[in-house]
Amino acid sequence: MRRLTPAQLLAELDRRQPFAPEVREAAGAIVDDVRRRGDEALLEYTRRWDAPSLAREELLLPPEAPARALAGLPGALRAALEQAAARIAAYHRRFVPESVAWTDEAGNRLGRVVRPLDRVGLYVPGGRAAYPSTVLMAALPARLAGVREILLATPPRPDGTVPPVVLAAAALAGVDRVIRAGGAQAVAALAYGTETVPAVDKIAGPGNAYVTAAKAAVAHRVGIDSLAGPSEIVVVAGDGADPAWVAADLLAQAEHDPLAVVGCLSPDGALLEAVAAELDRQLAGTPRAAIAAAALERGFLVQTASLAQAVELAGRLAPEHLSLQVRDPERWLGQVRAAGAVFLGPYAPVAAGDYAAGTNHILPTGGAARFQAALGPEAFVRTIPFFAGSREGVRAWAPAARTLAEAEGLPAHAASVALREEPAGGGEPGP
Ligand code: HSO
Ligand code: ZN
Repeated sequence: MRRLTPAQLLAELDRRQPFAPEVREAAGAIVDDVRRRGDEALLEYTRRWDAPSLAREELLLPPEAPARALAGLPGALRAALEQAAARIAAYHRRFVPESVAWTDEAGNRLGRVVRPLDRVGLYVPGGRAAYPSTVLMAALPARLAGVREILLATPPRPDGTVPPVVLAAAALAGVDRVIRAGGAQAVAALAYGTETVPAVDKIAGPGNAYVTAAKAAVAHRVGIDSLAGPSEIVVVAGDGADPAWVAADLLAQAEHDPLAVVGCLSPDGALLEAVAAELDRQLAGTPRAAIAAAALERGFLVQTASLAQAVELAGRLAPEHLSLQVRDPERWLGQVRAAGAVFLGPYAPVAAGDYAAGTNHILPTGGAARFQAALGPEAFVRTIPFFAGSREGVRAWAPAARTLAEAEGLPAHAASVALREEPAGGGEPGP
């Protein structure tokens, strides 16, 4: 871990980028190719990088495969998935947007109706990892929002299969179809549609740099969620924080990725050194030591002038995960300007939120928490404003509208308003 000053940390994190220019170009070329050649290109890339002998008919998994995988899952694993799913659903159910309508004081009706997206595509990374938890985090909010058709794209393993635990999670979360494709090619297929993959309204879910670059490339055509970079954790450690627990939480995110961003801020220099010593000790015992060590080497320990400065600095970084291991953490929550998600106190390790606390783990990274939210049901609806004027209600809006239209030099606008102010012949207005 590097010892940085607050100023050095801020300067460094200002330069974060979700993907390099070469990656953008490569992903853009793949997207264009799939848009032009459809299934043929999708299959070519999938065979080249994932499953060499996948057949075109195998791009879509048989509809009964997820349910079968769920039935065959070991009992303890199934129970864990079910428990996690229940907590995630209970959390997100509270945030399903609802239509709102009211009558103003002049008698006009106003409001906003909510409509679920028709079809969405969820991306779940594969490769050496299998992330059933990510299936739950993406699909449950979509289901709760009322999305009619949920597709899931994930890269197949070399033998063409998708890990049964991923399929089981898909069955539990109500995924309708699973597509055996990943990378930029899967994103392109979901955005433009191919012979076998129907085009979707929105693509959500984390992926590698190519997936992320591809999402950015199709953003004019479909909705996308945040552009995900490597995992991040910032721990603010105060009085009474246990260095071993802090180190364990840092290590947990460090094992995701050599590029994971991990750091600890504290006014207590001795505590920071104790965290560093614990990291060395715990790293020695972890199977993913090589990945974690690379992340920790680029990680940071920052001594601040006060706890307040640590919390302020953390909020400016807007990290994916912010852990407040301080006394009375809920009071400090009020001082956090931005973060993907906040974990309060010693009994809220970030790994709780990764799996089963109930909050979502698909979170903005790279400082995007300044302007983007965790994935939730809100991400899977469209909201449509409406206005229903009444004859009486015209007085509340028409004089202002007419005057502004005249000021903007748009007389046809003004005339259309004036008609409502004095209906012709003084009789009943038109339809
Ligand atoms: N910490 C990751 C999510 C995850 N962790 C999935 C374990 N599995 C998000 O940054
Ligand atoms: Zn994690």
